[in-house]
Amino acid sequence: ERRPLTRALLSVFDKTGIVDLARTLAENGVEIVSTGSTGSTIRDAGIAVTDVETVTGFPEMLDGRVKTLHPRIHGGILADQRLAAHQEQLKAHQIAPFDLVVVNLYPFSETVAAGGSFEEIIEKIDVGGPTMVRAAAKNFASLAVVVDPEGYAIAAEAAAAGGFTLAERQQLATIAFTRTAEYDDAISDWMLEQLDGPAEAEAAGPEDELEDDELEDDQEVSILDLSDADAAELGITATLRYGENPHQRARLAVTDETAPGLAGAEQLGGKEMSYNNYVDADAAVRAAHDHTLPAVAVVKHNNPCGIAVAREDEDIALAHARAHGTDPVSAYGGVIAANRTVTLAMAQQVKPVFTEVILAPDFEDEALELLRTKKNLRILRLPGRYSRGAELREIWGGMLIQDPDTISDDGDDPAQWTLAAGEAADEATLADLAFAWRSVRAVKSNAILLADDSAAVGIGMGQVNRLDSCRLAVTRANTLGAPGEAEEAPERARGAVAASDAFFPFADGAQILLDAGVRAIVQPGGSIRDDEVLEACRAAGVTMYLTGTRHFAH
Ligand code: 93A
Repeated sequence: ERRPLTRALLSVFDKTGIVDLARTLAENGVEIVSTGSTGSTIRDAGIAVTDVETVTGFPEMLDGRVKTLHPRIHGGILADQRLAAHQEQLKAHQIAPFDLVVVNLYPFSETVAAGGSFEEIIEKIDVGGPTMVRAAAKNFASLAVVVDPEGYAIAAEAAAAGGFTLAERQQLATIAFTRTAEYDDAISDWMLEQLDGPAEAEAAGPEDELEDDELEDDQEVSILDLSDADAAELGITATLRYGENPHQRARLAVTDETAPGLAGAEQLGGKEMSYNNYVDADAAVRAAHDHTLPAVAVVKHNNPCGIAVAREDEDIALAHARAHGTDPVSAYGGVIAANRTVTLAMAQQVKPVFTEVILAPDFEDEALELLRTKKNLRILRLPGRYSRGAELREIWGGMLIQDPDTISDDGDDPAQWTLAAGEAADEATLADLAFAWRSVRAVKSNAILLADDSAAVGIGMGQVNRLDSCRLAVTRANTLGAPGEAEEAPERARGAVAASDAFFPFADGAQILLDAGVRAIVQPGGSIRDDEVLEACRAAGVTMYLTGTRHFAH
């Protein structure tokens, strides 16, 4: 059945057809309440109108921003007329209910399309209109809502027929919600395009309108521009203080919710993790997890400056002592990762060394207690083995995607290596070669790693030719301590083993290692000058194994 139609609220930006509708409503005994210019348009046509201002007892304010936002209006729209309690409250506050709301909204999209100024467009964001529309649509059990001139015909028919049916009201409400949803969608689209706009607009001031081309300047929206809430939907879990440098913004996203990994690691102490901390921590954990024996890696600037293992029955502290010993100068301010529970003995060794981050699958209680006394030391617990999905690297206009490099190829198994020069290595030498091979993978190319007794003793990383990496590895092995202070020349290269992440293109690099006195070398092989390299080894009486597998890391 139809609900009687006795009182209507009309507030329309587009006045087309509103006078005809008002006339039909008035002829059918409907009281008309209207906002400013809608009211005067109707009144000018000789139809009786009550002003919203009269109903609210309040003038329109703030250049019309506040017109209908008032309990005397919204009480009349939102009261559920089926409920006695609502009717009593309306009576108590002398509010008359509405049976029809007719609204069309400020022309937001039209103003954008017409090239309106920033300030003009902002003012065309209708607030009161959608509020009335949504309120009336929600309360379709009690009243009808019409949002465009097409709906006026239905309203006129309903007035003549004695009111709207429930089905009509529900259908009109559905149209109304679609309208407000589209309206807000248009606003949010435009706002996203303006992310760099409002600041300019503010600087220019409302009078000083922006040039069209400034507004149209099509700035790409970056994930860094999104609000924390919007970013969260894309997996962003933290906004970092800054990126690699203080002028770079940065965020952290969790990409694998099933296995938190480093991005979701539990922090047990210390300051907030920085962007560079995360980069180095990832390199450190990965390097430590490349080993199955108890291992510790010390990383600086995404490269290991120390790495070592202990026997299965030895304390992880031993691996840490050796890893620290690789290059104690560089270990200052490093990131330490262990692949076993950190013991009190290891914590005691770490304590006096300035360290940015320490990561391990777990910490003994006393170890944690001791490490926590260093307020700035970030302590992260990461149970589980290091694992990664596809590796992504962005390039100009695109993205490179590859499988992560792992120690899993046949060439990573010493049993599969080819003895290409010298005598077969004894067990200890082979163990050192295997350790060096597993460790050099974590070093940026060109990478040369010298090792002795399960610890790196000299690492040459990131050079643009292999010759310099060999020189650097030897220099590091044969230098301990900072210049000036107790500088030592320990000659650690002599008797060490060497691993190269890729083949030697010439014999010269290998010759540097041979001259420094290494006892064995492992490398992929595959250079057209392999013969020259092997010949140099034979001449020096040094063992060389070929793996057939390469581990570039750029
Ligand atoms: O500025 S508003 O967001 N604030 C309000 O309180 C309000 N009430 C109605 N916009 C408001 N309106 C809108 O004004 C309506 O949606 C309609 O588009 C327009 C009608 O105003 P007038 O009758 O003065 O032309």
